[in-house]
Amino acid sequence: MLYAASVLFYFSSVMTQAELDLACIDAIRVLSMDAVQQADSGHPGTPMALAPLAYTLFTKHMRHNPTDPKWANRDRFVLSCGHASMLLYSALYLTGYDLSLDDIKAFRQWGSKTPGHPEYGHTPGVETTTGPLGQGVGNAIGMAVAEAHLAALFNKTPAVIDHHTWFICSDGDVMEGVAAEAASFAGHLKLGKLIGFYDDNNITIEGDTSLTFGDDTGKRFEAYGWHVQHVADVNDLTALDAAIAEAKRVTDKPSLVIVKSHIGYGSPHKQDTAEAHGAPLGADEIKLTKENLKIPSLEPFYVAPDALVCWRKQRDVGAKQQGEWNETFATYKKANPELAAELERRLAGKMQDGWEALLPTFTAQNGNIASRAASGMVLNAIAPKVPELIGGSADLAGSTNTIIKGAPSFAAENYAGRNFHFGIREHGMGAVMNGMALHGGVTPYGATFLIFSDYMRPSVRLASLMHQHVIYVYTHDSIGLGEDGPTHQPIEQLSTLRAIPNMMVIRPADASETAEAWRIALTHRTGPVALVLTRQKLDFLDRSVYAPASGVTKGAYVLSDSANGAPQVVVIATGSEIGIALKAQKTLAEQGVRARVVSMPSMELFEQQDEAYRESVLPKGVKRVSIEAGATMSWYKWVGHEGVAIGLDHFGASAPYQELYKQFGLTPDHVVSAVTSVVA
Ligand SMILES: Cc1ncc(C[n+]2csc(CCOP(=O)(O)OP(=O)(O)O)c2C)c(N)n1
Repeated sequence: MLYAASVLFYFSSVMTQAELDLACIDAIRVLSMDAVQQADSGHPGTPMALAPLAYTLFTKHMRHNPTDPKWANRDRFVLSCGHASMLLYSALYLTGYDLSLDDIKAFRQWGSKTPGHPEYGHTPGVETTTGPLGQGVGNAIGMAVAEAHLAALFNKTPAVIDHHTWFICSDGDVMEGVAAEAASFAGHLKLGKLIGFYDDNNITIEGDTSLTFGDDTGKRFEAYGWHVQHVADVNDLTALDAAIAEAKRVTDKPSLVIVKSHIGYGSPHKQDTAEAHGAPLGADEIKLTKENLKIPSLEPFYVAPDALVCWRKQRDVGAKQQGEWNETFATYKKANPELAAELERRLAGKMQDGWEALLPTFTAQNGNIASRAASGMVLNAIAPKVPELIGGSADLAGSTNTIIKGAPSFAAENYAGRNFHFGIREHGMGAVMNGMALHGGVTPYGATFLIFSDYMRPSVRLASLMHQHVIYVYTHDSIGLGEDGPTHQPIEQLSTLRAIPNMMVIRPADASETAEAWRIALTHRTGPVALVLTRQKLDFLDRSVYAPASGVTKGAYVLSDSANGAPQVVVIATGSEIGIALKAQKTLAEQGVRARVVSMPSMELFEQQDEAYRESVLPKGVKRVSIEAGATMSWYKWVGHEGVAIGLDHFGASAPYQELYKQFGLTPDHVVSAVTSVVA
């Protein structure tokens, strides 16, 4: 009886605003607990807790158009705590994105638009893939970086790039190092249009945060240079509104609003417990929760009709916002036709005509140069016609040759700058780069030593998963870096990067291949590309003697074929080991052994070629020997069980590199003896 009486207000013909707000908020709670229950897996607690925040953001503060999730000037929203995906799916469904109630009901099922964690490109309105905690914070910062950069370059009166980036993060997010790296970067850059919310609910999987977490997160973010506010109760919509208004007003610092919430809000037995985090509440508890929240119907996935109408207003509001922007853009375009065309080009991801003509040609006059040096020359040559290419390094600009000479630095005082100083924050750099690429209008590159790709690997994996166009410049690519020793000498990194699906690794053998590698990196749009480059000088390869470097586009090509007849053996190498393979070929020829040398800068590209081409490079029945200064793991696929993979399956050492190559058997003699053994 009590229950029936208490729900009366939902049915009264006119709801007060407070009642309507509550019905809208409860819609998220119901959808979240029911979707998780139906899937028998998922995370109901945080969506239930943060329902008021999502409601406030998606219907009152964010400028977004559910009917066009790709509107260029939309606000960006990142749910960094991706496990709370039902919060985002509910808000997207309720505001009227192309997501149906049936999609919500198919949460976590095969082929549904509502996977366990938000996946970019899969669900309309999802701006990035989240789930690995902390990454989303970095992504949001990258989006704010891209916005600030494009605004600085293109805005006139009127401004055309002018939007906020919002994110929600959880305890796990703020504990992760990647978020700290990125937040420190954002604070230093004073990214004033970035507004984040930290769900301070004191609960993680193992229980109360007091088990492990005593930071004063607010003070920490203040120390990073953020503007920090506190909201004592996420259900206090007035306080939330006020904090958001203040966060918008503060434009010289990123904002963090620390919001207290109760995980599993409304659940009589599970609220404020870790049990509400990652498991269905259970049918009985859901019933009790709905009664406790005074939901007027126990019907699963119930949304009060008035609440749905209220949420769906965002379709009109958003369409109007975009319509107004379209007019603004038309005015802008009239006054600034060239700028507008350039902005349109960049947002469409097209490249300027004629940029490829700037790719340098290397000749004997260039002498023997390291591929990192060649890369720097290529970057600087093409930079004028690829203005969207912006980036830098994690404090290794000089060593990685990634400075665009004469271009200003990207800094709080100059967001138009193109040279980025990511600081010694590789992981943050990776996450920020993903956000930049996801925003659009820029092509980010980021550099460090190949060994430290390990420090950013989770972001590299996500770039691959999200098919993002980001370019990694990884130098000091082997024991060839010499004296710094085994801590700095990559061994397994090439193989482990190659193991990431949709990752493209290119390890060029000389300056000409390096130019080709950059051409590919700029035009390959469906995933990240890692350019793997040497510290040490490489022999100049005379392309009038050897095959043209354009073979890089096929991943592998016959660089130097056997003279006097079909090859008896194929020696495959990459990067700095091509020189060794060519020397071995010469010795073998003197011994009457016909060896072909194949340069294989990219296994991934070679795999994409048709059978006939692959056969033309690596003929069946001809034995193979490979040589690469790294783990042999990725090579057996190419040399087979009858071949030999020469590499390093142990750590390096500190010594001049020529000595290391000798000590570790990366020598022409070793290739010759391996060939002799397989041919015999
Ligand atoms: C990098 C990473 N490590 C571990 C996990 C597994 N995991 C998912 S949620 C979570 C912590 C949950 O606590 P919190 O972040 O406070 O989220 P809440 O319980 O408030 O929803 C963990 C460890 C993850 N998703 N990402």
